[in-house]
Amino acid sequence: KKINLAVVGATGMVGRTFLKVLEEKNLPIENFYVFASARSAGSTLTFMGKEYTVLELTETSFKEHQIDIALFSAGGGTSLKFAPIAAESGCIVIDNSSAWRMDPNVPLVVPEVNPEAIRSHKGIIANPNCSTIQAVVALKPLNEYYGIKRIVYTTFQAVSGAGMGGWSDLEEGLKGNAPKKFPHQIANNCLPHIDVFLENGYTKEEMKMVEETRKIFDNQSLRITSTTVRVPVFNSHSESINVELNKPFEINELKDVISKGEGIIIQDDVANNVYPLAINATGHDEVFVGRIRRDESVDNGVNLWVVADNIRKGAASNAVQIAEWIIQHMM
Ligand code: A2P
Ligand code: 11C
Repeated sequence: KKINLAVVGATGMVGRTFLKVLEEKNLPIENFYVFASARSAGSTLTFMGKEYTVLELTETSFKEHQIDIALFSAGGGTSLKFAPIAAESGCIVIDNSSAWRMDPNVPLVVPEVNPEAIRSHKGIIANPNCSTIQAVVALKPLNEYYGIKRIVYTTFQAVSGAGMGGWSDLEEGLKGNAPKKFPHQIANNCLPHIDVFLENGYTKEEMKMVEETRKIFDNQSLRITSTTVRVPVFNSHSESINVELNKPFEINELKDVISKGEGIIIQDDVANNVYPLAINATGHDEVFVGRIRRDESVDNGVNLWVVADNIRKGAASNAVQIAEWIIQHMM
């Protein structure tokens, strides 16, 4: 069956990448639609060599065009309002915002980790936060083989994660201009502050990593703590992940277990200065893992350095993989 596919928020940072990733895949698309707000309605975007006019998203868009699958990346407010309207008209929404992720009726999916969760969807499927996606891809083989007891996340996140505004703050900041998106200059700086601060002193980004990891691994008792930092890198998030496992391990066997994980590429040859780097991960859909070494301060601990393209695997590519899975298994 051929499907009618829509991208909502098509003019944004993730939206444009949706188009690029879809061009690389071969989904059975009958009709293709691009939606954004009234601000950019009427402009055009090129997809598979053809020009598409950007349409303003309205309450009737999904019914009118009989959309089967919609990829949303137009902010939480747009998703909160329009995802239920789309689902009501029979459309399956794959939502990149944080609006629906923790709703118990909404599966939170990374296809390499918990694809079967898709089956229980009621019209909305959530794409996790970018920093969570790359972490759980890297951790999945360890969780399966040894069991995970505790995780300490420390992230080094690119400005593209904050959309066009974040990108421009770094570009302009490097020329000496004041920031508009971030509360401080990001050029030549590190901001231990992503998203808003919560009452417990953590940022929302930090708590997303904690809660989303627990939901994806279906383990509410998993002990996790997180520090998330914005760094002056245009694209690809890097993460230091400290993990305590339930079982003892032999380090070479553990490396082998990780290397067999789906969607993972090991880059770990320190004798030759080989380890994952943001500039090398950009443009790829795999999660790169290196600096794999025993944490000698605890029993059964290991440290990893994990890098991925936050706009591709952390957002657009993950959502498109979910769409592919639905088409292959549920249509
Ligand atoms: P627009 O171009 O009309 O502003 P980013 O996070 O990279 O800035 O992208 C946000 C995306 O979400 C853009 O495509 C933007 O469209 C879209 N968007 C914002 N508000 C709405 C809305 N109310 N309805 C549909 N799309 C929206
Ligand atoms: C960042 N992780 O890098 C954020 C962006 O919940 O989808 C993604 C926010 C989200 O700024």
